Amino acid sequence: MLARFAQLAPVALTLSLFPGAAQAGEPFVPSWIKNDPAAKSAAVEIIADWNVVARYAKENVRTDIMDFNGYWGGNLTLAVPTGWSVRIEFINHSSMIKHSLMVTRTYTQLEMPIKLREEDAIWGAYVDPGGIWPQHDAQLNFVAKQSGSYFLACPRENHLRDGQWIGFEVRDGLEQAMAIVHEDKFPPEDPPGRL
Ligand SMILES: [Cu+2]
Repeated sequence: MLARFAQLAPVALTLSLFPGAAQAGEPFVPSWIKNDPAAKSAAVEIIADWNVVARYAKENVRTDIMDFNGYWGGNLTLAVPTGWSVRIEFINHSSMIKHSLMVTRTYTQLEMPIKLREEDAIWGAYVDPGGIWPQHDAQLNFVAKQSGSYFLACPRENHLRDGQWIGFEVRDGLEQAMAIVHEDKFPPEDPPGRL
């Protein structure tokens, strides 16, 4: 599965920053992250239902998962340095379903609420929990104040439980924002997410 990243230069980083990295790919800066280290800021573009159409087009692929940039169920972690400003351009690429985005605590599958409310947002970071319409976009700006593990999740009813979330790590000592794909959480027949 690493062939998926063959053309991407790995970012130098000690993997010890990422517990469990043994089953994860190399941290990399995808096209949808733009770092500005001098300003301690990262611009991130997240598209809801980025490849749901591609997944529907294939057989033997679990097609009922809504995604962020083609990732879902924590099979990607977005990591940013502690204290950086994060500006997310959130685009709903669905043909018919409203989606939203919220920074939350982590949840086990059993802990996940049916839907997330404003008060579930860490640092008050969320887009309208009712969701934005298909083909619309919204901006989410926040400072990653506190190191730790979080989720970026869709607050709409059943979307978190159905897997519309990715990991979000705020880490001391990181030089820039980057992503880590967790291949062990990817069904082998599933098309890759956005690089
Ligand atoms: Cu959603």
